[in-house]
Amino acid sequence: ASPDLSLSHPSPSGAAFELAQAHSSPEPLKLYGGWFCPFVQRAWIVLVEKEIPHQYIEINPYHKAPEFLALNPRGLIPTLAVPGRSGALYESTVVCEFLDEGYPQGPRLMPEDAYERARCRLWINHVATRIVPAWYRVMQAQPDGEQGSGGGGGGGEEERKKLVEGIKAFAREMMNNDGGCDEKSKGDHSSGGPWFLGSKFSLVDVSLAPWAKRLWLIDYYKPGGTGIPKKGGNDPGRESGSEDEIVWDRWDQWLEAAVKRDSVVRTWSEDEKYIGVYKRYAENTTESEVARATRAGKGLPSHHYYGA
Ligand code: GSH
Repeated sequence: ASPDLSLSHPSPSGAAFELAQAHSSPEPLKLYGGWFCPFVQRAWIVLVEKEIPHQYIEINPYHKAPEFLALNPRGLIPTLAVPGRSGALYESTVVCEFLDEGYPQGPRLMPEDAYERARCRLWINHVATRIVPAWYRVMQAQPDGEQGSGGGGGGGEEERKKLVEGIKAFAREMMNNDGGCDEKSKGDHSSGGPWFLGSKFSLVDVSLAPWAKRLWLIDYYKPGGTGIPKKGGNDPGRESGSEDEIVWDRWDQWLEAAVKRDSVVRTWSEDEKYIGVYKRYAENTTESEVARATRAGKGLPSHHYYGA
């Protein structure tokens, strides 16, 4: 039997417990989720950002109960039951866009300008195909390099390099956004804030925040850490006065804002509970779909909207 069948903790704790409790009464819009799941956290963040009335239903996706499979044949969370519609929605990026468009009364999390919106989708794709798979590869890398996801030199060095590259490209893009956005789209967002679009929090930030919030788990479990050069250290990737230093400062600015964002904090359980959940990833023994795909060198299950 899969070791994932028994989750160390069956329900949310800490702030996420409060949130789940506050949304436990029946509502036509239902989010089927799991407290530990970063894909669920994306959808959960959007519900909180937009204050959308909903019911939160905690399930164990590894059980694949027939009622759950009837809602989502892929058997993955998040799964969203939509009022008045017979088929549920799934795939976190699809669910997030639906919630943003379907509930326009809350703050909009995508730009009004079609070009800017398309560009946001490109960067959501970057997160989904470059950063998230690399996060799992680093987490599952083993000292002897047995993971089999790219033939790297063992210990996760290759994987770490990919994660750092993905994050650095993201940070560079934010700097472009800060400085020179098109004359035409200037009204859409303004620079001067920590977010991908400057002052405007968007689905690009949502797409990455759950893994950003889990970066410390890589430091916790992996002796080589994330590979992201730390401020004030003597890291060659971040000499003071270098261009790299400016890029990493921009990343730090985003990361600090993301992990403290109210919607991110309110959808987060107690830190130590995640240590328990990710132990099996760190040891590369979990049988989740994501983990198996990572082990097979495929990165992630290929259901990503905007995926490669
Ligand atoms: N591509 C999906 C999305 O973006 O929503 C991935 C969702 C996903 O993998 N969710 C995990 C799950 O349901 C929990 S974090 N796993 C069940 C399984 O692996 O069998």
